[in-house]
Amino acid sequence: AAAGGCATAQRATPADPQFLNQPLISSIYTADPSAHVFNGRIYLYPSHDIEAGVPEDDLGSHFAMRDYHVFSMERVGTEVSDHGVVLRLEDIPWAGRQLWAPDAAYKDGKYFLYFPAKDKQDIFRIGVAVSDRAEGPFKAEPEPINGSFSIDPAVFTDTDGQSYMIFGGIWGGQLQRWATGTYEQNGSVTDLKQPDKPALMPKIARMNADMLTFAEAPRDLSIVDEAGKPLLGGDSDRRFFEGSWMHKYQGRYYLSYSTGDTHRLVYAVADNPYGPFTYQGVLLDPVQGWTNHHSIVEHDGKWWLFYHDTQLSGKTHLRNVKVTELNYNPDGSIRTIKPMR
Ligand code: FUB
Repeated sequence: AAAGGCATAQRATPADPQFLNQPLISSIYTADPSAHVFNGRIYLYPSHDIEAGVPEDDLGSHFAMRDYHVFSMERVGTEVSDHGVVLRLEDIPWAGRQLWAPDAAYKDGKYFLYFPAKDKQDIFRIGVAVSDRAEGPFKAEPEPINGSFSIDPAVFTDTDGQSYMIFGGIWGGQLQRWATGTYEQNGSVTDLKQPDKPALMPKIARMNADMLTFAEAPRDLSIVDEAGKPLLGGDSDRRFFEGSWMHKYQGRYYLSYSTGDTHRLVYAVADNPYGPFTYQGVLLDPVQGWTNHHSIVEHDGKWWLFYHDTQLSGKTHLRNVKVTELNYNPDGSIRTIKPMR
């Protein structure tokens, strides 16, 4: 089992057949890895799972995380450095509990850590913290991002330098409670409960140049089937649940996400960041544990999928980050990855 404290780990090389089945970090529990290449190095911004003693429920109350660490490596297969605690719950003025899946971005000499947390009214909002170094520490802004809600921010910066935040998650992520535009305190704890109607979609908002504020009201990122029809709420094998990530490959935009209660990572493709995105298929089959959450990054001439499972603990809320190579077919489709279970 993982022990507390800061450590580094020497890893096997990617040529080692065992490599892809090993946790990247075993000194603490980590999950929801957002990977970025800054200054030629891979930086990881994961959740830091802890045993908080909160009973498990469908709202994810047992995911009661209290801080973030940053990790980095020269390239996949080299030593992973733990840069220690970079932001604590008690240093975020507006936050009440549950520091969930973060992401990071860079602009004009500053690094930005984006994170969801429940505010003092127990409503998920998305906050931002700033540093002049990729490895932090980060200083939180006094308020959450105006107009933000729900969970799992992923900030995608296009090749023209424009950044967008994609976010949202149903069930414990509360997205269904915002269906009318304002938060419904006593709303559904799962989804819209309308299996024959379009599913809830992830949200997207263009970021202002300050990277601290939205330049527009969040819009739906429509995900459609091969006939152009929105995926339906009852289509649990394909519909959006949480954990969005956007990347660009050969000029096309790839939106990948978790299907939650069917435990897959799937993806959809569009020719612009606002979509509509056409569903393509499964990226990663279910892993050990309930959640499935990832990021995709290009480094050293290869594409990498960072994800997590529960190999170290066997407990769904105590996860460990892994990495594996991601491969495309000549037509741009992604080859489905089958994880160790
Ligand atoms: O880590 C807490 C939550 O679990 C994340 O925000 C979700 O994406 C799921 O992985």
